[in-house]
Amino acid sequence: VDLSTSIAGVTLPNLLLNASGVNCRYENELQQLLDSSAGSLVTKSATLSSRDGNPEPRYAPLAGQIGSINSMGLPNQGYEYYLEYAKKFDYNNAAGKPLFISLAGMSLPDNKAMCEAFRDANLPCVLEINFSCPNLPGKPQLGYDMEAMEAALQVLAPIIGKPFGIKLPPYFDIAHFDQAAAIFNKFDNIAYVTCINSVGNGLAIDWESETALIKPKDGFGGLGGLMVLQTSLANVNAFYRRLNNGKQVIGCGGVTSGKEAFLHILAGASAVQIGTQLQEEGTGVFERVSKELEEIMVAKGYTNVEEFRGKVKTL
Ligand code: RRO
Repeated sequence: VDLSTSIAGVTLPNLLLNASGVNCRYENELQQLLDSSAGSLVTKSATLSSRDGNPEPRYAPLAGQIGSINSMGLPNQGYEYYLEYAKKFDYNNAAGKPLFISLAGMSLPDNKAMCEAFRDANLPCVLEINFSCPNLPGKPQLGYDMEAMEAALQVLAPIIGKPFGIKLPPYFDIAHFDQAAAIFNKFDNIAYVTCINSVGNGLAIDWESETALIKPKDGFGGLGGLMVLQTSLANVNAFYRRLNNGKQVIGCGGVTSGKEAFLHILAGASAVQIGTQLQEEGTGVFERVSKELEEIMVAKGYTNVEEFRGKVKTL
């Protein structure tokens, strides 16, 4: 069976990749992704200058393998590190893996400067602009401010020029799906949206010690993993139904096995990212989930993902 896919003008030999943020801050981690069965890799969201992020502990798995909470606070090496990596990257690598670069400027001028630098470098990597970090004290998620998001896209889309993607927060209201999709449909070179970033500002508490699991923001942090699967699937499908002109959706959220990857594709995903499960299991997750997805496809008689992408049945 064939797990390949095309997004934003690049081909992935396998539609699984990491979720931005997990195992992708440093070159050695990016190399582990290249050495794995993942079909591509996306870098940690970059800011103009490097950041240490929030105080530790700032990530915790949740009991019962239901997911994770994080308030990393955008620790990253600064965009020049990832730009240098993108310059060195072997775009003709034997596995045929393309490179995605995530950018999360702290302001529109910062995003503008980073997009200009990548445009000037004229590289075949794909930009994924993160409009949805939930963990910066005092900074609301841009994805929840429709006017500010449209204004940002009006500046950034022409600078980027070529096809690019946006990392979105989860939406929970049909009106918000409608409003966000209507904005994205105005921009020809938005090639895809990634749904979803973590479900912002949950609070995980250990009942025995009566203490929050993570330190930043009084314990508040973004939720990921199996507990967000249905929210992810809804966001994937909502945008799959609303986006025009070949715009695609990358699914992210709640993938622990081939079964959830299959569900993301049924909901409309063209590629599927793995975050919490990658953090917990390591890069071997890609071989396991690929195999499980292939087994499901064989059992159902599918030979490629186009045969069932977006074909979820409704009652
Ligand atoms: O670094 C983070 O705290 C972080 C980011 Br930028 C993001 O987009 N999503 C997330 O769950 N954590």
